[in-house]
Amino acid sequence: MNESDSRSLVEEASRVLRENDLGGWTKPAPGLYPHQWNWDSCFIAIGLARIDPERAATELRSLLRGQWRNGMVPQIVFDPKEKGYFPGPEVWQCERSPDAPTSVPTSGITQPPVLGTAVRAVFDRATAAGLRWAPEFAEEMFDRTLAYHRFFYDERCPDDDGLVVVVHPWESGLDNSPPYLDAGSRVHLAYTPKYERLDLLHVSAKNRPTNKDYDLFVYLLELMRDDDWNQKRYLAHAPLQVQDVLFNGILCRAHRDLEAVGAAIGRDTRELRDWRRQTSESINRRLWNDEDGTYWSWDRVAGTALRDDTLATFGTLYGGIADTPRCERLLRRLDDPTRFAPEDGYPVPTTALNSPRYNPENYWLGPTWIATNWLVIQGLRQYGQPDRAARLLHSTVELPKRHGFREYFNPRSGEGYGTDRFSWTAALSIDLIQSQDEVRQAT
Ligand code: 9WN
Repeated sequence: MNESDSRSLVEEASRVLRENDLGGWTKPAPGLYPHQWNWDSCFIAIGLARIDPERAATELRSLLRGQWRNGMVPQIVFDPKEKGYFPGPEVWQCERSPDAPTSVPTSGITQPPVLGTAVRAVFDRATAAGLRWAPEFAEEMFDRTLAYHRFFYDERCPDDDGLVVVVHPWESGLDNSPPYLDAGSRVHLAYTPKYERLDLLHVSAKNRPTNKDYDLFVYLLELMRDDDWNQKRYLAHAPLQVQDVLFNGILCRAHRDLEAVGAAIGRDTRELRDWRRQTSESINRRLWNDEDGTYWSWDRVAGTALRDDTLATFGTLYGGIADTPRCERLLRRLDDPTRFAPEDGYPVPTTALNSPRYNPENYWLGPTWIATNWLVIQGLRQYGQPDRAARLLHSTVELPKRHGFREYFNPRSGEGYGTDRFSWTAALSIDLIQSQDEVRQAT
């Protein structure tokens, strides 16, 4: 992409973010997603940090309006005026928990913890720009994010080994990804929940999770709600518990980024380092399969590995978890045209091309997403693979350039699906383009 293409893509991406800006926070998309989502806002802040650090800081502060007393940062912070999304606050009923905030309605689960990484991105950009509020922002965010990380170790590590469990597919961020369909197929639904989907008013059913998937999503929501969102009580019988390699990898990366922020403002970061080491060690010990040459998430209820080939394994590059021999085996997987490198296409498919569940048009069953590519690119850079990172970056930003700021894309043709004017596609395109300029200037 030449300089003028890059410039106009950044301009258009900035326009998308302005359109979806609701004052202090950004909705992921018009129509389909009218509230504030956790990891979306973090990705949005990472992009905004490049063009408007002040607004990026506001994005994270507004997300933390929803933080629970137990430290959890929820998946969704609702806009009480908006009625167009299912399930809304009246379904979650989080007021049943004494830990839920009273000032704003939220959902009762979390999402991949990108927050620490977003805090670092905003802090670093604000510092580089000489903005006076940077240290104050870091002080405030350090404590809140530390409390979020502590939530995982206090409430979500049932084996006490630093492996965090995800209890709802929506928490994983990759809702209908094959490991969740597998673990979900073993959940016995004692009844069929009654509800009305609203997502299909905006997006074709062939691009979205099935009704059966939604039955599981809503059933699990209602089951956890019956325990008044009490984590310990629910975990004692939760029928879906996944020790997810991507989620835990993201947490390790966030620990490291928060450690950097803490160090810059003279805070004690030992706890973060210990958590990071423990989680990373457990991922290597419990989730690596040497025969298959990959990491698999673990179904803690069934006591079995979830051997569905998805991009989740590359979360160990992003999280700095794999050692050199394991990294090499993962790179071979990434370069394999039968798995993650579609010839003349647009890697990285979220589900491997040769997986029996692969579907290039459906949500997390195959399409390429900008956020997951962003994670892989960071991982490649970290493992000394600048050329691979640059190639992947190039094909990634071609997607919005050719097909618009769509939610996800066909890994072979590039065709866009889901909603249009999707905020994280825009925000991370800005980050990718500008980060590549930095790499170029440095060499
Ligand atoms: C449920 C907002 C969110 C993303 C998720 C993505 C999708 C929601 C939905 O949209 O999930 O959280 O209604 O389908 O899977 O990763 O955060 O963009």
